[in-house]
Amino acid sequence: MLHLLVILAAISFTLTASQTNEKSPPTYEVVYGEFTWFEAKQECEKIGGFLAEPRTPAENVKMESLCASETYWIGITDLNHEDIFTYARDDSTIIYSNFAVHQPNSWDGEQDCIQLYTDGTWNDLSCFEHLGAICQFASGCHGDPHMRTFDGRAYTFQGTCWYTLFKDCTEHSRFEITTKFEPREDSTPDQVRTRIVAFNITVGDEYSIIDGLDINTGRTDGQKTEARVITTQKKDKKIKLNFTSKNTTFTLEWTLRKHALSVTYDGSFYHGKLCGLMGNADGIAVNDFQKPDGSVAKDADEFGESWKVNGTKCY
Ligand SMILES: [Ca+2]
Ligand SMILES: [Ca+2]
Ligand SMILES: [Ca+2]
Repeated sequence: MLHLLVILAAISFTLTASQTNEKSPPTYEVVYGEFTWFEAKQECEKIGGFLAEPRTPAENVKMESLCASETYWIGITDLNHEDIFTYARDDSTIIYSNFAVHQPNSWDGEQDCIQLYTDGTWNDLSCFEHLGAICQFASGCHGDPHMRTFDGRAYTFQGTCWYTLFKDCTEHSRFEITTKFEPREDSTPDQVRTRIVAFNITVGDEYSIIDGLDINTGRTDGQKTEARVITTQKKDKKIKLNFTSKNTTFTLEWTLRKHALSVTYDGSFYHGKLCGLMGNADGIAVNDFQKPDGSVAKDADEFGESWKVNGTKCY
């Protein structure tokens, strides 16, 4: 009997451990071509992404599955400090590596950029060789606007109002994030292109409104107490916000210059329990166009319009 209890305890511990490790998964796309590493980096940025940065064995396997017969650049380099490999975006030291046997071999300091082999292992190579690129995308909204759901479904939607980006879709909803889209200056009546200019986070009775780079925080009941649930950091014209609900921490990163709002989560409670323009976060991309009534929209326009926030002033 004791033996059985120990086994049951072990099983439940394993389940808990795997459930609490649930992060929003990155999505990858191959850009075919003959690029130097520097050009490959630009190619990814042009489409709202960045050169891939695999940080776990699982992410490396997911990336490897895209390169059946060719090799590609990824976003890791030792250009800035020989033999210390860092992520290209922020120059932080890598936390995971998968070098092939006898690599990195540096070749007298001539090999500074990482090539992904077809078997998923890495090689340092001269940055001026010509390869394709594996780009990575954050879930959220970028530019005019490239939308990507938590489950990696990409679409464009030219809204011109406030929309629900994502919210707690459980019975006792605790949070909602809404975003304001406005037409770009170069929009014409025939071709409207819009982008995010502001967003609003409400968690319980606390809110933060971010308009451009202005942050306005308070309580929906009017009390002027310091905000506690939503944390905000502002640095180099970027704003990063965090809040935690149940076992899950959501992180929003806002880069005004690119009108980019990326969202990630870490935690399992909201698996399949979110809704809005970023889908339901159940790991399946094809079911992401659910409207507020639970039915599935036929296209991105119908889906997007269904998440317009009622009663807001629009253009
Ligand atoms: Ca090197
Ligand atoms: Ca090498
Ligand atoms: Ca889904």
